[in-house]
Amino acid sequence: MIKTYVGLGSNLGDSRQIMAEAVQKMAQIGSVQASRLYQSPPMGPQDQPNYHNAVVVLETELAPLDLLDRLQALEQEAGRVRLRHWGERTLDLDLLLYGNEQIQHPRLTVPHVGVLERDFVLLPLLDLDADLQLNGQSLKDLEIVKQSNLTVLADANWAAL
Ligand code: ROI
Repeated sequence: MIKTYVGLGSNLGDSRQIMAEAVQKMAQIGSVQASRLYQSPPMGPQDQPNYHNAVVVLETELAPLDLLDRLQALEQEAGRVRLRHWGERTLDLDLLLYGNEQIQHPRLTVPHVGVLERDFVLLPLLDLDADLQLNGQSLKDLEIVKQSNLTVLADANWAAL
């Protein structure tokens, strides 16, 4: 079993419902546990709605690209709409971490680029593992984590697994 972390983001439609359904479907891929649910201001163009963000830890036997295929299928099932680059979207599922593996592939970079710069990824990751490290760096010690002002919308039961 590999411990993987998947980031969820949405700012179109009923984001909480869309994300909860995606987490429930992920439970068919492996065992799933969700972080709290956050609201975060958009990174990118500012004339778009705030995002809902969360992370799930997913323990699975799937190989990285097979997992990516499954996540992309779930995005499509959610009726994924993406209107512009760095713009609003119905559902984003990002494979953030896959065990301790470093993956460089045309379709997939793991750890996901930007993990260390995005509070809307770091705070939910820390919900799931307060001592999580990346490249020997303790995530909880990052300045961006200490300064973050994300809003917590719901505790870890939001996905109703
Ligand atoms: N901004 C926030 N706050 N949350 C996201 O999930 C998110 N996803 C994106 C971009 C457009 C970079 N901005 C985001 O893909």
